[in-house]
Amino acid sequence: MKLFHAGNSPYARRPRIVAREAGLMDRIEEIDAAPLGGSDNVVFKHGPGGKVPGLLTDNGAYLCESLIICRYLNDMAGGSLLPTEPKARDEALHVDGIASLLMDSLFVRSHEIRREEGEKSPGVIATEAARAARAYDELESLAGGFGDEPNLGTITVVASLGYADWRHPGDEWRKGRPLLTGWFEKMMQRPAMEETKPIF
Ligand SMILES: N[C@@H](CCC(=O)N[C@@H](CS)C(=O)NCC(=O)O)C(=O)O
Repeated sequence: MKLFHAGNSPYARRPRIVAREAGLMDRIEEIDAAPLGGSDNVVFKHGPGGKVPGLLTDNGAYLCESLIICRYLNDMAGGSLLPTEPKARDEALHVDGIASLLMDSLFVRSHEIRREEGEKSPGVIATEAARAARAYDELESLAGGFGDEPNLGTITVVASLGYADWRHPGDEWRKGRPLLTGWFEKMMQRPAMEETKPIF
């Protein structure tokens, strides 16, 4: 399998962590597709999106969208990153949803902030900042149940908070959120998280 990623992409970090935690790295070649955007980028050879992550499977199918790729990799590895017990599974998916919407919100705001003056929307920036604050609070309320072993949901939490540290340090997501902070610091000691963290 070939996994296309780029730089500090939080979306690409998700399956990169999953591949490591699921023990799949001996079956995956990681390809850095940076810089993104140009119409001659390698990712356009495989589909219309031109985004990372992308996964070229051993059957020749090209999968896009981080959520789909993570689910696929987890299935390849026998499903070890999603609990089988129904309540725990629902909780992991609940966390994955909150962390995914946080990632989308942080990403949108980061792009909005970097637009030219006159093209920026203060309304969008404020709306997304408020959404992210609510998501951080929700994750703090859930963090006591995250545990020491990552799953698909908590992997998305790590990728989103790592992106917040890079693009939105002013959010100070740790402030007043001790459970989330302590859990995140523990997660960052795992090689899968350390090897894929944003560099800035
Ligand atoms: N919904 C997509 C989002 C992927 C995405 O937006 N990736 C960014 C990098 S973080 C990208 O490839 N941007 C290149 C572009 O927009 O041309 C997913 O979950 O995979």
